[in-house]
Amino acid sequence: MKASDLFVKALENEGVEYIFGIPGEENLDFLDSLKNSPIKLILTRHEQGAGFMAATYGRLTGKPGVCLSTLGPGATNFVTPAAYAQLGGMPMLMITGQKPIKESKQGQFQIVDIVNMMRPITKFTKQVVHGNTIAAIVREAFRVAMEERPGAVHIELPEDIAAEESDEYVYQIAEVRRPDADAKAISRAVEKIEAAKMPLLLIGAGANRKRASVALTAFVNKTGIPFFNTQMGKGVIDERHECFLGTAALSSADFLHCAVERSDLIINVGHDVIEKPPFFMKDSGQEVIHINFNDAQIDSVYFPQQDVVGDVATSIQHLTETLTPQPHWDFSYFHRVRKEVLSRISTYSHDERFPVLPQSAVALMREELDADSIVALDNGVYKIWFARNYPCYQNNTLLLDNALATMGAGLPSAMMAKMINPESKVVAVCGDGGFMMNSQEVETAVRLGLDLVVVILNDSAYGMIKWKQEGMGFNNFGLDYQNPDFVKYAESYGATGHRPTSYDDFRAVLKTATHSTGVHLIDLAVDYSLNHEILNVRLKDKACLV
Ligand SMILES: Cc1ncc(C[n+]2csc(CCOP(=O)(O)OP(=O)(O)O)c2C)c(N)n1
Ligand SMILES: [Mg+2]
Repeated sequence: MKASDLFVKALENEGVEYIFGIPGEENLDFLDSLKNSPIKLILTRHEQGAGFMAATYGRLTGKPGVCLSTLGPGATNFVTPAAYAQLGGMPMLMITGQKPIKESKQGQFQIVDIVNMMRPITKFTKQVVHGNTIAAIVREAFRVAMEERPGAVHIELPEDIAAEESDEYVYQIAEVRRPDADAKAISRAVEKIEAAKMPLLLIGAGANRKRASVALTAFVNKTGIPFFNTQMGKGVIDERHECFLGTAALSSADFLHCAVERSDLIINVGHDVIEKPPFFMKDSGQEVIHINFNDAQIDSVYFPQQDVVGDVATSIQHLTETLTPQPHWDFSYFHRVRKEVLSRISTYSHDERFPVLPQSAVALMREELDADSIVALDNGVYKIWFARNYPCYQNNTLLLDNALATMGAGLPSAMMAKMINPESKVVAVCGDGGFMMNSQEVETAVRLGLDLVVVILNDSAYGMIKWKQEGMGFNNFGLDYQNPDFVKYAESYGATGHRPTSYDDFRAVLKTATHSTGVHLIDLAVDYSLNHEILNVRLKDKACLV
């Protein structure tokens, strides 16, 4: 069998549905093999778009998303998506081409050592040097990509190897069950939790990855222990739950940190230090139990006193079964904090000024969207407002990146979310800066016939950095620009462009766009002038409840 045919067969064996990417001449054998495969090739307009889509496929399905590029410049364009998948815990396989390795055809033209370039940003990176190794390499790449903590893997398929003959063979896929936590670790955790006075539950990205919702909801319902989440842990438990204190959009000084500071034990489920810290551990502060698939990676802001290592949902089930709610537990302060958080963060939710405040844009979107609608964010200052002010009702319904925190992933991740959830409304929310980093993928979305809404928060600036600049006492400098006419831009792609002129108009436009077919771009003027005052000044000066 031709090696490239075998490669495609090995991917089919793994259940691959899509390959996202941009082929180059070094991939032409592989491309030809794909011709007769049920795997769908999705062409994108930049390798970043393909990589972010593949990573998001992995994030939402737990199975590696696959993307394809040529050698050199195509492969170097995968660097950011690789880091995005690797830091974000998203299983993804990148396949890149290479010039022939048995003889030199064009000297060193376009040759970059891609396998080594990928080393620090992947879990596995390998060049295929003989067709007979393909089946094992592909199987191992998939295994490694999915193994906790999931991440990016890379296989380089040189042109001459792709064309050679190889033995036809694929490996059977063995189902791997994740190990249970040790019984002693569970009983020690139970002792600590029962002995604590004000235990608090934190839910992080790992709990969203493997859907620990049922187990965690049962835990909270039985124990009454209040909880908060990280940005990537949003939606694991319905955030309308009466024990929900809020999302740690900032690492410190937000209202919910009053509760964190008062707690004597944080039960941390599924968070690791790769995501921006939801709080800072201090030497003299409370204890932390780390419940995750792996033991805690230690950092100066995170050094838990106890680990419970094993499948997260099963660990939580064991804790729920074993724990006895204690009469000395006192959650009254946490419930007061909850009330305070709810009233403080909704202060500007119904402010109707235009350009809109991010707070009111977030509230309006929550009102207009359904429980299973998905909002995919790019990176900008609005991420903080969504994390704080947008309650999620279900798993993975607010997709954001708080690990690499890259700009440019919002649109491709929304496209992927829509392909996986065709029945749900999907809205990408991007800053004008981040949108422009991969705006060419509007063509891909239109070509794929996706029904998608893109809200572009337009402040004609890199607003997040302006906010930081102001917060650090610097003068406004170097962060403003001009945008294209986004309505005309949308139209030029065959999408529909909208430019709301008032708060009410935004609501009407959003309603129309989310109930129509096709791609809709909404150019929404945003007013960030209160960000500094609210997020820097007022939070710093706030007094915690006594
Ligand atoms: C690829 C990349 N480049 C730079 C940054 C640093 N950065 C973070 S947010 C931001 C500005 C975002 O601007 P925009 O997308 O317009 O969103 P806004 O904050 O204005 O709403 C920048 C430059 C980044 N996170 N990722
Ligand atoms: Mg901006």
